[in-house]
Amino acid sequence: MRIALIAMSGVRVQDAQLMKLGLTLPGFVERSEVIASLPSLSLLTLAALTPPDIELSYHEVDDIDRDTVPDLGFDLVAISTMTAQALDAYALADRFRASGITVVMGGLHATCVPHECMQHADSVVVGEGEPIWPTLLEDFRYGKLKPRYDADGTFDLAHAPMPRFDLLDVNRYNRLTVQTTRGCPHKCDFCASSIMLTKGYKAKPVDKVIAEIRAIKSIWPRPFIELADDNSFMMRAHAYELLDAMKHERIRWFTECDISIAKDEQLLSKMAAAGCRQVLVGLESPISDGLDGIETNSNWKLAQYPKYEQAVRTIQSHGITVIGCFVLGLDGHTPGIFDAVYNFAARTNLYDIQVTLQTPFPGTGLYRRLEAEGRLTHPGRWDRCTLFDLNYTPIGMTSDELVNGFRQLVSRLYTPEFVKQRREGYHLDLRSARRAV
Ligand code: B12
Ligand code: SF4
Repeated sequence: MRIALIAMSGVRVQDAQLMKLGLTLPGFVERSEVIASLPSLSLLTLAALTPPDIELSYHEVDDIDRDTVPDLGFDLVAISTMTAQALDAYALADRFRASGITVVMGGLHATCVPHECMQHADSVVVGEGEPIWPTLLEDFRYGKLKPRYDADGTFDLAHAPMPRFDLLDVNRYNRLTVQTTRGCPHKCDFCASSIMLTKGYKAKPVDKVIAEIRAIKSIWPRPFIELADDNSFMMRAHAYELLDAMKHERIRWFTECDISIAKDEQLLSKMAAAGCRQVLVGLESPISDGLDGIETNSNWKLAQYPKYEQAVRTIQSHGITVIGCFVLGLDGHTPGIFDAVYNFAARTNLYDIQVTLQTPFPGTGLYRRLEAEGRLTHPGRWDRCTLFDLNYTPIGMTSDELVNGFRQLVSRLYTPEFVKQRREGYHLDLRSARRAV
């Protein structure tokens, strides 16, 4: 039996003006290049759970001819897609099925809109793939494939298999990913991340993470690793143990954390010693308006707001640069928000910034709320779920004000001068922090 694993990878933006603008801005291009090339950890994980008698191949979607169906003798095609490329994934699935090849779809998008995906796939997997994939393959082998499989979100990462990094041509990628945790202790209204897959927050045993890092190093001696976590290090005992072990691996890495890491100097020291170069932190709004109600368990993000500036400085004082993420167009935002983001970045010497438009992804509380309020402007246009293409009606400003203000903000944030100013500021702050120790 032959199975093709197809990753709908790549970065997507519909706004041609924004794209054109971005191409002239080194800071923007730099960030896009970093994220544009990452392989699908989900498919490499499923590959590891595939019986050895099945022949497997891994494909990036861009390598597949969009006008024809590659006749490579596949019996089954497994497609992993996020929302932004779901329409392309449907079209691809339709072509494979028209030529008699069985298609299975999974991932965050399939988890959130399984019924829609079932119109394009023979089988859809809702939730975590690990507990389902072996059964699904067995069913397929015996002609009993079901149209839908549901995972219950309780997969124990102690049973996580070693992803098949060996299937990759590593020369194509500038980073590889390792997942150390899944889920998040918070519950943000707009979050379309792994909280969709698992109800709790769970961590992978340290020895498994280290084994994955070593597997990567065996094919790529000096790798840059991106932790594919939504919120790393929220279980402190696990975090300390992991960081102490990672220190000996001599790798450089990046991850996503929440702002609470700034409270724990010991954690930050361990992160720096273990090779952490950069963290991406969801600050969401540089003003408190807009933060209210975002985190739906306890309004946690609003409570953190007074600590933002000091927290950025504390993290960066450990030599760990921060990518501060801001979501533009939250309900409390008015046109003043664009200057507020710019000024926050200037004041704190944020090394990097990621600005995105608020985006109602299917399956989120935000999507349901905006739908109920009649504010979704492009329902079903999943190709606009890129974080850069407006698909709802904002309330604190007009759509034009939001879109134009966003473009102008991008053009101001990523100019070579402003990038240089922030980075020089970061290095000065770091030197004085080191002198003070
Ligand atoms: C790495 C990454 C990427 C890589 C993805 C490489 C790839 N092909 O997978 C790249 C850089 C290409 C990327 C691109 C984009 N990304 Co991205 N990305 C991530 C990131 C950081 C980690 C994802 C990951 O590896 N998770 C670990 C794996 C193991 O989990 P998983 O993929 O969910 O897979 C599990 C299940 O879903 C399931 N499964 C998944 N696929 C399949 C397939 C089958 C057949 C089966 C059975 C099961 C199954 O089994 C897996 C194991 O349980 C997340 C944020 C985060 N920290 O999680 C954002 C995230 C997934 N990305 C996001 C977004 C918005 C984008 C972009 C739109 C950005 C842009 N403007 O271009 C594009 C998408 C464009 C496109 N091509 O569709 C959103 C997705 C929202 C959504 N629901 O769609 C996230 C959640 C970030 C965020 N917080 O907003 N991204
Ligand atoms: S803190 Fe981040 S990962 Fe956690 S729920 Fe909020 S948006 Fe999602």
